[in-house]
Amino acid sequence: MSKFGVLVMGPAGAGKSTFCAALISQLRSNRRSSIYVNLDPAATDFVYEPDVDIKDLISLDDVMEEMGLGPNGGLIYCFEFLMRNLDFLTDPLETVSDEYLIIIDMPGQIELYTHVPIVPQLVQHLSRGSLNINLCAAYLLEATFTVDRPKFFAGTLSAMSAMLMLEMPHVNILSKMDLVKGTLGRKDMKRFIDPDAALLEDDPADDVTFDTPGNDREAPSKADNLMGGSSFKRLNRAVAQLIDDYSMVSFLKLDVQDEDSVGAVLSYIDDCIQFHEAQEPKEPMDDVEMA
Ligand SMILES: Nc1nc2c(ncn2[C@@H]2O[C@H](COP(=O)(O)OP(=O)(O)OP(=O)(O)O)[C@@H](O)[C@H]2O)c(=O)[nH]1
Ligand SMILES: [Mg+2]
Repeated sequence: MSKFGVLVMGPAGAGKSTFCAALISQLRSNRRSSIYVNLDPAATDFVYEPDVDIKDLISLDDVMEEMGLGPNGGLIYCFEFLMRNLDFLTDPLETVSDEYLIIIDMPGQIELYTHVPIVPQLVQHLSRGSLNINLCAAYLLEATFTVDRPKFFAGTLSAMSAMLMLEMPHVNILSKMDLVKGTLGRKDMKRFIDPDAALLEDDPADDVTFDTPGNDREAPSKADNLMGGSSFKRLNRAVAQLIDDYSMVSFLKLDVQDEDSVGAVLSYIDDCIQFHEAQEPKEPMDDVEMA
């Protein structure tokens, strides 16, 4: 029996948990079922109670206290512990049928996606062996990053790094679109949706000059040049060029308040994992309970 799932990832505060809740609402209103798996050991408030919660396996607070670790080190420890106790995920997910969408809410610590190979190992476990879940990654980035173009390209690079590292079907999503409504025209927004390296050439932020008398704009060692000097610009251009050369990243727009927007993202995810192809054809009256 096939299983279907989505792994929701992205930097801290990108709107991952809010998106998971919006997905669950959308599925419910379409009479579809979901299993919500929380893998963020620091998460506390949920719109929908998780069906599987990493906090039932290990507590981040306990780890930080007993191991003397900070929040980021503690999180890596929690994931290493999870990898040694994968039955915690296998047991509840093994019996899930192909009608369900398994929604996995990940933590926002970026080092988890870029520095350590834990997430690729987790993906392998979920998508092979006894679970064999058709899994798609949803990588969220806040649309407000478009205001700061170097930051936008840094975020896009993190999305691309996750794509290369995980080698799985992947949708990238610009979340919190409501916050940038009216600030960018359609044409400009298109250049962020399919990231265009030339965005750095005509960055309005370049018109603002931070120059102070006697400042050498070339010297990377000067504090004033750190986020505005020519070395910083060259670095950003190289990052944008790399993204352009790979030509892998494009974004879907998401406004969680708008059901149609959530529905559109869900149908991309469904297509990626071929959810509908696996469903049994239903008779028109199948869903109607007979009195
Ligand atoms: N305006 C607006 N705010 C949003 C949206 N999505 C999330 N937020 C807010 O952004 C903040 C972070 O949202 P979360 O869903 O907790 O983000 P997260 O990615 O799960 O955060 P971490 O798990 O801490 O990494 C919360 O205050 C949300 O209310 C959105 O689409 N629009
Ligand atoms: Mg969260």
